[in-house]
Amino acid sequence: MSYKFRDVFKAVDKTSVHWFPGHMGKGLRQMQQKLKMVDCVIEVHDARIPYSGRNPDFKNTVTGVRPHILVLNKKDLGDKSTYQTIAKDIQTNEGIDHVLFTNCKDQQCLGIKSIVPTAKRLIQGSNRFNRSEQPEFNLMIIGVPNVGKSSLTNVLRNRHLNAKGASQVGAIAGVTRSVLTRIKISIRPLIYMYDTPGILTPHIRNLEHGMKLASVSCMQDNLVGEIQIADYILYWLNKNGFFDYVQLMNLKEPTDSIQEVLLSGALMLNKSMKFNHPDGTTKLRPDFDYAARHFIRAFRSGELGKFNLDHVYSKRNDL
Ligand SMILES: Nc1nc2c(ncn2[C@@H]2O[C@H](COP(=O)(O)OP(=O)(O)OP(=O)(O)O)[C@@H](O)[C@H]2O)c(=O)[nH]1
Ligand SMILES: [Mg+2]
Repeated sequence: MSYKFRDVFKAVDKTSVHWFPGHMGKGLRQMQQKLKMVDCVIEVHDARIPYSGRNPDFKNTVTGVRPHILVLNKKDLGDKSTYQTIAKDIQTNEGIDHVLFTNCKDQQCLGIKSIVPTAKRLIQGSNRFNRSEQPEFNLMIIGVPNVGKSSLTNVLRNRHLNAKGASQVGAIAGVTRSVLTRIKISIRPLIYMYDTPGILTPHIRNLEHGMKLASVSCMQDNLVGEIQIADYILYWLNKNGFFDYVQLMNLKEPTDSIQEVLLSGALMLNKSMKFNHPDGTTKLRPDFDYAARHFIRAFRSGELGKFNLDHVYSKRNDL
């Protein structure tokens, strides 16, 4: 059977989202001030949104003036068949030679193993600006929120120092709120890391970029709205021909209606919520928010497939 789905995503709610809370502006200023103490910048983003998930402002503010490694983290959640092409495209089109894919949950991850040796090589090959007399190397880790900057700092510290994590980690965007005191991650050579807060660009290029960031939780869900995030995920899955959500949400067939998806999910999960009926009584209705959270969680954990949201997959509209 053939299905017709939306070609364009339109926001129904909260279209004027405030993407740039105050601590980000402050964080960016702190990062720029610290830059004179930094020998190499480790820029971390989410491997599921390798292009739209990056903050373009970093190029003008922090990455352009120091040796730079681009890390695409959470590779365990993304589509690994696209990684080689991404690295090549970024090298060719943006001139970034050092692109590493990492998974902080994997002790044996090759990308993680090569961060410190690559940084060391880049620093030793640079003039170190005003820092040529300093024996220790300082790295700064930067990126948009919730991509794993603090996790990576902890993993490197654990790997090279055999010490436990020193930076707080959490599943919700905005855990690190300011540039932290430097954290030691290696003794020989002596290397420190400045962990920093996640910074989004204040000028998100278009609604789809914003929705992709929200879909992989680079901003807090309540800023955008869970139902709207679920709707974007549904739009993207349909557009690219991925229909595992039909079974997850107990539907009979694919649909482009988020209301239908959430109603079916709430009924299957047997979740309802009270509401005040205009007749003055309290009644129950299916809990759409709960169903939206269930759907988003499955998408983010890879249960519905592992995707590169910036890739256009060939459509598979006939089941
Ligand atoms: N699956 C997976 N999860 C990861 C990986 N790296 C980090 N996480 C998880 O992602 C979430 C965010 O990690 P953090 O290290 O706090 O991210 P951050 O970039 O420091 O976040 P902010 O400080 O809020 O900007 C946590 O729930 C981590 O456990 C990874 O490689 N794979
Ligand atoms: Mg952090």
